[in-house]
Amino acid sequence: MKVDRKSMILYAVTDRAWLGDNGLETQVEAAIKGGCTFIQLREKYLKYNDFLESAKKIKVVTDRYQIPFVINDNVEIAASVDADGVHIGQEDEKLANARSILGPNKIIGVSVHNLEEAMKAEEGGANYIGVGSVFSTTTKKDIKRLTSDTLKEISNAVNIPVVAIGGITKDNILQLSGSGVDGVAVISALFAKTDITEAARELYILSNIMVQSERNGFI
Ligand code: 3NM
Repeated sequence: MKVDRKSMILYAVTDRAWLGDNGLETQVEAAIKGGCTFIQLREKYLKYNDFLESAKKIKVVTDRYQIPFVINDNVEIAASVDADGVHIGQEDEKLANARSILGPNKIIGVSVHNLEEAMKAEEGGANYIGVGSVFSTTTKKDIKRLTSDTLKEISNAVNIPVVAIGGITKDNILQLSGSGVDGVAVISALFAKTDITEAARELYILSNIMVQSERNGFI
């Protein structure tokens, strides 16, 4: 599975904080039915074997719908389940290490927070970058809020796809219009909702409008 700009439109990052009676794979399927274009499995607290089992179950769903699937921060699990790739943070050796383990054809996404990190990620062979935090959020601690200028600078500087992350909801997404990003990555705006499919539908429509818009309304 290749990453392209269109696959960034509605990028879903999982979080089992709002898991009900069904598994995460059920929530992921609901998100995909509403239009999600990319899935990242993010598990900060699971033991290795549970993480692996969860990854296997989600891959069945993403394979069925032909949606790119990456694992947050765990190259071993990505390789074991033959996921489409990994999403990693800022440690330099991680990008090189992930590429050497996964090979040239897998997707590697990198989280960046400023222009320097963005350019380094592209030079280091990242296939896309996640840029945040564009709004304030309580989903992740110790985030750094970006200015609209930095977001624009980053979008203009790199040639790989750019997805914005952090506090994005249906109420503020259009403020990203004109920022040059290729889409939005969301956690709570999908997975904290009772009707995940409906939430995805709304965000998908709005993200398309945002990406196509020439307006400069961010912040
Ligand atoms: N990374 P929500 S913000 C996982 O700024 C993550 O790099 C961020 O969750 C960054 O959509 C964030 O619920 C949390 O705000 C995004």
